[in-house]
Amino acid sequence: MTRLSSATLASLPATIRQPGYDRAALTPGIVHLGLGAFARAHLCEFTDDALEREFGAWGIIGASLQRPDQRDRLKPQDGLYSFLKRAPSGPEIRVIGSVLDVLVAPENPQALVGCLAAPETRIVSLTVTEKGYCHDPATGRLKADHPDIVHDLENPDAPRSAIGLIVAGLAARRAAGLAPFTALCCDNLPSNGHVLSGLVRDFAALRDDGLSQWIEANGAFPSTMVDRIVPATTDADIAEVAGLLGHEDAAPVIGEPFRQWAVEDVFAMGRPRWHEVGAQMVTEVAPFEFMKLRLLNGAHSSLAYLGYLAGHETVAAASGDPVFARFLHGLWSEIIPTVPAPQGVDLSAYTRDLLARFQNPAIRHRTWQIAMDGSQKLPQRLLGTIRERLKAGAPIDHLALGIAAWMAYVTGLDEKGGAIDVRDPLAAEFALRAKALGRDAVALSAALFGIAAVFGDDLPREERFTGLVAGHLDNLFQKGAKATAAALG
Ligand code: CS2
Repeated sequence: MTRLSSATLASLPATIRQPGYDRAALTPGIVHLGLGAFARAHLCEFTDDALEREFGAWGIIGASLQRPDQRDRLKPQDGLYSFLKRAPSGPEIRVIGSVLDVLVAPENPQALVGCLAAPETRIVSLTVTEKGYCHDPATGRLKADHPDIVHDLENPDAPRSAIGLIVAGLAARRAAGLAPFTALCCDNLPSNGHVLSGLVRDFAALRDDGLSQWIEANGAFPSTMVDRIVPATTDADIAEVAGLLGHEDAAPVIGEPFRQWAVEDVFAMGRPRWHEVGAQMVTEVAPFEFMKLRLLNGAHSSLAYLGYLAGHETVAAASGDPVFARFLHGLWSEIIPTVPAPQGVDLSAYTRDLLARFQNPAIRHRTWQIAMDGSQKLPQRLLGTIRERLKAGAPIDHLALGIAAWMAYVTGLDEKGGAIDVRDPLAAEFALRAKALGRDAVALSAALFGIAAVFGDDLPREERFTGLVAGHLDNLFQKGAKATAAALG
């Protein structure tokens, strides 16, 4: 079977949507750090649509910050890949053309910095996951002792972190008399533009105060809320795509039909016409962010831990279990009062739609995938909500069960005594505590509450919260996730 590429585009079945613009004439304007599946199913699709609407110099150069595999898959395909949208009613496939090239940062960091500093680069977007920001998740501040930050301060011209790369690119632009690019954070962090700007300026100040002031005066860091459920691509997906294309594609992405993008419209050097293809350009992203991080991601994480413990492999299976569907309703009723609804949005309808998205039988989103990196996710997904509910004296039973399920999960033992592959920057710390304290729910929860990067200094002192979590954790150990959730009513 021949490979998808510019040369084979013409031989694709006529039913398959292809880039509707002159791709040979496309030149770069965006550098994207962290070209994983999510970006290719979101930013790159929005950009592909915008290029069809109005052609311009907005091609994307992707950069992988760790491994070469994405480049190795995409290069032979001239950056082309297919996007398989899985609706409950059946799949739909298209080929995306907005990615022009992929660089691998560790192979040649100078080449990537050169690309960031190039005059035609007007936007540098990022999806590097929560832990890619080298910050303290509880406070949002730069971890100056993070090994990648220490490395980048010692090697400012050959950085390896996203923050170090952005600052190197901005420093080179300043030296060349160019304006800064817009840095566009597309990760699930609260006030993500604001957080990124703080981290970039903190890092720049460690190099040169003048640089930090120049960035503060001239830089642009729009906040964004990004949404689309994108499970990891499997071998079965690759085989299905080959059948549909009649060509081999080593790098397809899979996603649900729904997509949303709310973007603060503050760009330093222009942007594609994303607003004409469904992006919402807004002055205040915060209400969208609260809605999405708390209602979608908060529920996703809680369900991932509970569902995994109960033996559900996917979100569709876990949310299709009536006990966990009821749990989600209870959880959402605790979260909704803390979320200011974006204009024109009915939050009950939003959660109804969320349940349908979670239950989409065509999407196999593994609970294990979402369970990853909980230490970096819980603060913005669940703990902010819990703080507000505690202050209001409002019930938090369901929210506390989400946290207890995370604690049970990070012990590394499932309900049948099998090992859990816990992926988290703090996995070794969890394992130490679990080894020392076993299934003593009070002692173990107290030890985990002591991780200030997750819980801050305040939550361990909130006895209503710690008591509820310890009680739930004990029930999880004694009765299991399903019975514990069922008992919440
Ligand atoms: C998920 C998100 O992996 C996770 O933690 O909660 O990736 C989620 O699917 C997206 O944010 C949906 O937009």
